Amino acid sequence: MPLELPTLTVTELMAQISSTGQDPLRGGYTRPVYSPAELDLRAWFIEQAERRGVSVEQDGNGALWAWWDLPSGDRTDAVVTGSHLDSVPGGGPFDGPLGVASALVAFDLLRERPLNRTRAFAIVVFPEEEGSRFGVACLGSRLLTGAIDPTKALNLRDPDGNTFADVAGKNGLDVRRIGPDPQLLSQIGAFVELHVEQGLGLSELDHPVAVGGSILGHGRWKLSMRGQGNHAGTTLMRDRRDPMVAAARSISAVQQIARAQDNARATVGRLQPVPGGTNVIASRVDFWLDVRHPDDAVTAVLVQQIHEAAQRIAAEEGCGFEFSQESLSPTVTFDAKLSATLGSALNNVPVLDTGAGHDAGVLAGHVPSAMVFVRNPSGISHSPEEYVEDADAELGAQALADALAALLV
Ligand code: HGY
Ligand code: MN
Ligand code: MN
Repeated sequence: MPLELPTLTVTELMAQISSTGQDPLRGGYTRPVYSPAELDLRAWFIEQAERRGVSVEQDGNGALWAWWDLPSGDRTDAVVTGSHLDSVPGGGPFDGPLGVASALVAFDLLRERPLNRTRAFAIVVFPEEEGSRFGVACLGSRLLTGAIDPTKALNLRDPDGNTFADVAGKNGLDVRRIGPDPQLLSQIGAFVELHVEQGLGLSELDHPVAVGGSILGHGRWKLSMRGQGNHAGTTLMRDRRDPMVAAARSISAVQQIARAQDNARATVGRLQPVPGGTNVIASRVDFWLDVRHPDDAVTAVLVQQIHEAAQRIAAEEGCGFEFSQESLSPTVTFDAKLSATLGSALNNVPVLDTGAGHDAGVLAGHVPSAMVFVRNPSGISHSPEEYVEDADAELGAQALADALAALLV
């Protein structure tokens, strides 16, 4: 069906949302799920899909699905692509939105080809991929696949204390429907996610596009140090039980433990003192740990070592200590047959493993899933310096269209 509209490039589509959710304090973009910025991006996606003559359905967990149905309406074994629109705080413009914009352009390119398609096609936008608001990454795809208990999900709280149930309800979801959707999941015959590379692999290989190989196992843990809140000026050093000191020593221990283990990555990127005053000794400090390693057993050992070190430090500093797991994802290898199909459709581009989690990684445990990565000359992500050249963005969308075309016939 020839397009009535001029097809936009990926760069032109990305330019349409380039002012949405800009963060003047951190730089980059802050687009937490169900924030005004992310809601604007959802509206943008719906408008783009409807301009292409497809309606958008929202599933019970808040994911948006733009279906290009067969004349028969049969959605069995559908080919699905897409990504996310939410961001980390102060994130780059491409992490998530590049996959959505490229999916829209690939859709345009597919419809300009003489395609005897035999499968339905959909573009999906998953909510809360970053877990920046409610703390669990890939919340939308985890709910769809049953990878998280719906009750646990509904009770997740954002930093202001709002539950996911309340926020989802306020945004039109029926909280009774939140949870696994086996019928929808069974319709997915193949899922392919395009994403900006979050590293320098393609730059070093001097190639614009790669197929995904695997995703590093990763998890998130919350640590809390509890001490005695007090006055910064009237409390002698010997009389203190300062949770900020216990947290700082623990974070230093995280680095030492992770540095001692080859290929380990351990990060504390978020720390919240209570009450958080300059002239106040904190009463409590919460901080979050992200640990990743290709071998899940090594991740478990690292976390155990960090747990023990923090426990010892808490005792030495006279502080109470709590430690809890918030999420854990095993190392995932993408579907070999699907990745091979992509590889041959893309003239055997490189295969790259990634240390970043994605919805494709969650779906990989349930349906054939694969990824396409687009070169990022900065190699930086989760930061305003994340970057994709315009020409590579277009090559990525063309590669995605070639990959999808190979699957749709
Ligand atoms: O944390 C991650 O790896 C992903 O960006 N959510
Ligand atoms: Mn992402
Ligand atoms: Mn990300």
